[in-house]
Amino acid sequence: MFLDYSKIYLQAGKGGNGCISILREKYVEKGGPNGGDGGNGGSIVFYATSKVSTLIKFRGRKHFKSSPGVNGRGSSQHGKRGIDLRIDVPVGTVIKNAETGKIIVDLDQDGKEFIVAHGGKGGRGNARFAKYNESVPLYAEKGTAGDTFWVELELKLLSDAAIIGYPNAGKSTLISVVSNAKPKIADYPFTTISPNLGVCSLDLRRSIVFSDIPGLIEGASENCGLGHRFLRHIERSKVLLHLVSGEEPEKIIENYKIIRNELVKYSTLLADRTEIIVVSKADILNDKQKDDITKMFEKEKLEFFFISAATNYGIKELLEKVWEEVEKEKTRLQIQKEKIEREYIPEFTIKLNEDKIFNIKKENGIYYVTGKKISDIIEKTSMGNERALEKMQDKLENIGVFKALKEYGVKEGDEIDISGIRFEYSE
Ligand SMILES: Nc1nc2c(ncn2[C@@H]2O[C@H](COP(=O)(O)OP(=O)(O)OP(=O)(O)O)[C@@H](O)[C@H]2O)c(=O)[nH]1
Ligand SMILES: [Mg+2]
Repeated sequence: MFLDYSKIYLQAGKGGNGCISILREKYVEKGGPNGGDGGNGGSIVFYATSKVSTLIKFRGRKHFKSSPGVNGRGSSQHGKRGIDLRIDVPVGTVIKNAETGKIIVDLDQDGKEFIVAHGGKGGRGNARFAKYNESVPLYAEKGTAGDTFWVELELKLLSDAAIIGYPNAGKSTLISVVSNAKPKIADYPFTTISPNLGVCSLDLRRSIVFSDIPGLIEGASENCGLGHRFLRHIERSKVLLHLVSGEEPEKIIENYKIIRNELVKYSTLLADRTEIIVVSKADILNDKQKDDITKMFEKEKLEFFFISAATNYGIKELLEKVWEEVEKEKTRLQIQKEKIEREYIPEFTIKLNEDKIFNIKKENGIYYVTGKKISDIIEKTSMGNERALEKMQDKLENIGVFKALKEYGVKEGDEIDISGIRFEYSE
């Protein structure tokens, strides 16, 4: 079975804790701090490879974990970093955050890799906090948690031209004639249940990648038939080859419009894609029927091609047209890409406003302080350790949390929630 969608849970390794340790040696009266750092947690990396062609391995397994970093130890021994987990996926896999729906990465090239879930940071051991005017520091950082979230994997085929149309229109027959693909062909609908890819060589220099998409029917955009699953693949093809069977000559325009309508309903992007209309099985049409069909398309002001995969009629002309349109689309995409690159303003030129480092809001009498920096500080603090708590307060003070809370109207005894940890506010 061809699997083109999966939802999995990623859990990157936690960072190891920093260690609190004091050098104790005979004859050395006052030992120094020698707690080592915790190792960073292992990350989860996705790797696109043409050696894998489906997402089938994710059918049984849903949870993926990388190993945690090892805690630091005394004698300044740093903990080992956790081992990264590499997950191989087919080229064309798009990874999305399942909760927000935001695309994390589009693994559209063979060999492309991306860290999707980062391992937590190892905490620093107390050896790092020694200062000349301080006695032995009795605090160390805890390792932070690794990224954990659900992701959606979607495989979208990368082809130059997608062959679409009603079941039985002759799509698989066409791809088998023009390319190296050897799909199943039969005289019943829905013979093809998963897309086939095939490479067509026009000559030594020119080749086109075709995909043969399972039959679409009315309601496909609302998930009828094999529906959405396969409309998704079409999205990434540069050109659509819309096959309408010559078997119902009088209903040609009607049949064409039904599928056309599904594309429009599915997405405007798809509706705008270059479409080459093809009337298939021309060998069974007599001259009168062909004339009628030509007139019908003329009336609609639509260009089209007659072909017969059985006799090869019209195939060469069609392939030249597909090549021309694919090239046009590639040029258009290249210009678009260059334009985006020209207009791109790198993020670091945007000055971070001090107020934006954290947010404060009041709800049901509680003041909530949130923000990435805040959660980092909280996560790194060992809550049971008084010195660590003091350090945390200093850090919050330094970035202006207490000043901002006061301005916001916080009073003695009010409850504040700093990134999930509750405190009673006291001057
Ligand atoms: N006479 C004639 N028959 C054809 C031609 N092309 C395909 N057929 C026949 O049409 C039937 C359907 O062909 P397929 O290629 O399986 O059609 P499909 O569009 O892939 O169908 P699904 O996979 O079910 O969506 C088969 O019996 C083919 O032999 C052609 O050019 N001429
Ligand atoms: Mg087929």
